[in-house]
Amino acid sequence: MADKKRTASLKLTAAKCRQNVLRMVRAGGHGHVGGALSALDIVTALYFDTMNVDPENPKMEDRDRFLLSAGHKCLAQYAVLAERGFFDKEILDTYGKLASKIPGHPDMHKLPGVEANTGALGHGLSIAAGMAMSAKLDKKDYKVYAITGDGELPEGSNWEAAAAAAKFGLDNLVVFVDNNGLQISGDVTKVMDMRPVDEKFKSFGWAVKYIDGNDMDQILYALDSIPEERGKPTMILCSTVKAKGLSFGENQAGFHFWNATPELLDQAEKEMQEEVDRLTKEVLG
Ligand SMILES: Cc1ncc(C[n+]2csc(CCOP(=O)(O)OP(=O)(O)O)c2C)c(N)n1
Ligand SMILES: [Mg+2]
Repeated sequence: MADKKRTASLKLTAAKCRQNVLRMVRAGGHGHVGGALSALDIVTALYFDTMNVDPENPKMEDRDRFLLSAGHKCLAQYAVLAERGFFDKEILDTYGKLASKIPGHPDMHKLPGVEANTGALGHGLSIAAGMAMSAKLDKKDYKVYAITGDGELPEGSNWEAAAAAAKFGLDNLVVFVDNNGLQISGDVTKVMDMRPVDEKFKSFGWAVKYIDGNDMDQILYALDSIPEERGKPTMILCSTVKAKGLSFGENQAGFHFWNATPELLDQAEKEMQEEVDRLTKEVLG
């Protein structure tokens, strides 16, 4: 169990990042909020606790790498990068505008901190495995973290990467499967049933861990013991809630992409501010 202060402070940071997500949606009028909010706690823990990164020097040679394979979850990545100081928060207000540095899917040529352009599902794990292999070949210590969606797993390229990562013993590679049960058109098991996801990864030669991906204690517990097994890549199967923190949208496929109304934006803003105030007291108290 992570110590209380560490967890409380990360929970508060995640709550502030959720406010950043809302700020972007208000600017653009819409956004892929569902998957961003289910993955956001994990991205927060990575950037504020685990990864060796420097916002002043985003290309630092030995930095840990983060690949958001499910690129449509980019509001989470933008929210966290802004909170961590990779770019000016005013850029959040350009979401949805022409020539914005924070487009609908992440662009490494536009925004510092983005390692690869993602959005066409199924590529992030291959890129991450390539980077992890490069670290091994160069005898570097950095780790590579990736997030995939559960609805992304039917893409065959994931499994080529899974096989290669195990074959080359990439124990510096970690993939979080954001197992929120929903994809763009509904229940993931109805669109393409990939269960048992854990057994599939194990059969490819991966170590597997199970956590609640919206529980900061459990995220830290998983991250504190990487590699889970020496010589094997790690898959962390994360139970999450789609649109976590958006009270009226949680667990609803309709909030995969939200066309926001001013009334609901106001409601969410109020609720998220209350959550930040509550967590601030927890941190101070
Ligand atoms: C190759 C490819 N096919 C289809 C899409 C369209 N698409 C965007 S998001 C999405 C659903 C992804 O579901 P999941 O991985 O569960 O992510 P979540 O919605 O839970 O964030 C789909 C099919 C895409 N972006 N890329
Ligand atoms: Mg999903």
